[in-house]
Amino acid sequence: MKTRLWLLAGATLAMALATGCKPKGAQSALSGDAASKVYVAPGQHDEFYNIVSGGFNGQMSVVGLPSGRVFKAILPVFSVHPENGWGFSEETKPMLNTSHGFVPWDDLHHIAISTTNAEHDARWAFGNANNTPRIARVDLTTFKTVEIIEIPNSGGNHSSPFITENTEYVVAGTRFSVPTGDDASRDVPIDTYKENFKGTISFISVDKDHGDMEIAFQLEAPPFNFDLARAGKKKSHGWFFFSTYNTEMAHTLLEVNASQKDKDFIMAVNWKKAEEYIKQGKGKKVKAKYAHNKWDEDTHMATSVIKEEVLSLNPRELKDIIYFIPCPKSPHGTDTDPTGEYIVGSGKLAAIIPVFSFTKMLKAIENQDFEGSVDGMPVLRYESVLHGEVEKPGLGPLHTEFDGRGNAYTSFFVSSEVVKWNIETLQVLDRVPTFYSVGHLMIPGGPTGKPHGKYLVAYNKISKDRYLPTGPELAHTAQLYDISGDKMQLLLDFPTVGEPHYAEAFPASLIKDKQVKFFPLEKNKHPRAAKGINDARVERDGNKVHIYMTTIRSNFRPDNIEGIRVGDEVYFHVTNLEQDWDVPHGFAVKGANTAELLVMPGETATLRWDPDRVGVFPFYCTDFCSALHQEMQGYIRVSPAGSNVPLKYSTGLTE
Ligand code: K7E
Ligand code: CUA
Repeated sequence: MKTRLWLLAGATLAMALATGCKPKGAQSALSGDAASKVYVAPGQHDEFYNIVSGGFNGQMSVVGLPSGRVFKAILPVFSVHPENGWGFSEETKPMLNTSHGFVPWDDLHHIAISTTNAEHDARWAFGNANNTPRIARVDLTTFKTVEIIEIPNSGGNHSSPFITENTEYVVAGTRFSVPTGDDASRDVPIDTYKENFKGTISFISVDKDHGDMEIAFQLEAPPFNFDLARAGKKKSHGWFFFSTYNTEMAHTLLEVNASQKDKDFIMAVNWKKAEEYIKQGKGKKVKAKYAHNKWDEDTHMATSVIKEEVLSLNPRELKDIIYFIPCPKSPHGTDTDPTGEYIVGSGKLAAIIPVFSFTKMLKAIENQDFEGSVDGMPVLRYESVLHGEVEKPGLGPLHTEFDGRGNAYTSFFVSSEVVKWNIETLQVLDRVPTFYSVGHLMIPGGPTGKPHGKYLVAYNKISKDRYLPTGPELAHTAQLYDISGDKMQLLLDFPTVGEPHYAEAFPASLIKDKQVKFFPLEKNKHPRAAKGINDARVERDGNKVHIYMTTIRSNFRPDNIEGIRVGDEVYFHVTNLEQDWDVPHGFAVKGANTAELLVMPGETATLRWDPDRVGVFPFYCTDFCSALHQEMQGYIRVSPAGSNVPLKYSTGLTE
């Protein structure tokens, strides 16, 4: 009987976990001035840029706050994007290269905006690839992905790309532990998980002037699942905190088997200590194959280099790098407050929210106040590190953000609400429903030492009845709350792109006057650029044909091309000669097994076309660039293989 009751209770909880509960008052009353608070008049600008992860679309999107207006639905990162040729043009293909070859998709969960002294400087936005582990860096003057580095010895890069307070490092913790090493060490039975599987945490250094990333070192870790992370800041600068689950080390039916223990851990990493060991030569180079891809703004091309080794540190032998803080129960988010003193754990199955104190943690370490060890690494005593617990906060806590006024805001997936509480007193101050099943929260500057505690956005997993329905798949949804007063106030619902997980927002003033408007032609170092109409030409090299083409309102040069044969590889190298903001030209040719090009002013981009039949094929500009845009077109003639039609090209009267 007892067992049956437990099973019933388990089933109810499982159902609630799977679907979330629908909160009451779904048509909650908005106060009269909500509309005016989000209204940005025509011609006016939003106060904040919000960079939003696209989840399973592998991209980012760019949204204005408070309006919720979308400026860039897709900022391509890990997935190909036919709209502008990302991953289709010859220049961008190397960006998506990995040790597995070309990978056209990924799953991007988290955004990290670069910081200096724990405040947003908004030079770069980092994103993680969850499936084929990678970290990307987006330049926020061009809103373009300029670097992607693959993370070896990782089975899923979820605990990423969180950063340290001066962007010294961006981290990558493996979600799935996997066997690593040579072929023989990786070809092992799955049920030898405990013996053969490993966790790794990678610290990727970021060049402080140019942003270039390198894998500085990897820490070997026990075969747990690493879920999320946050750096210490200010007083806790030098430390990093990672949430772990499946400390049961199960390899099957984790839903049950990884929920056995009362507490998992937050893993505290002293990365300054790790740096000392490296200086002392205690790191060990290990074989690891990974791709490192960079975009060059002068050549307008990417290069991909395969690297072969990483520096590995073993914290079982190198003492004082890793300490474990017990945390109930399958924690998801771990978040550090703006002062760096408090570390908030969010156990998905826990009835309380534990808040840990950094000062108490240091003291516990000093006093060797341990309750056990994992692989020789100390487990600190829960009570000794605990600042306190928030009682009865809600069901299914996931993530916490901060307003800079001493308050924390935690999302509750199961009870579908945001709960505001005081970090010092641990008193719950307010709660509001979300529609529905909220994941991450976002306060502009929330993860930094300087939050702008005016708005909060809840990124919800389920929208159900909030919008006009669109068949079986519904838009995910965001909700904007005013948090400037004592009580949170819902202002706006807006549908999102892809499935947002985390997002970060920062004041628009940080970057809006630094935007690149066009690329100067004189700096264009693309080896196949045509920098003026007199450079336009066609050259044959065996079966490869290179077309050096220019665009300017409103023509292509050349626009008539003959002497191409079936079996040729034709490369259209299109240079946009415009030197003005907001004048891209597009290029598309019939039958291309790829996408269009969208060429920015001053840029050169290349589309490969393999003509498979005889005929005359049109090409045209896809971007409505001028009154005579519809005249911006041309023809290319394809003759049979072996034909001796001479190579010829022209543009109206100008040849
Ligand atoms: Cu909570 Cu992948 Cu950060 Cu989604 S994760 S919600
Ligand atoms: Cu160029 Cu339309």
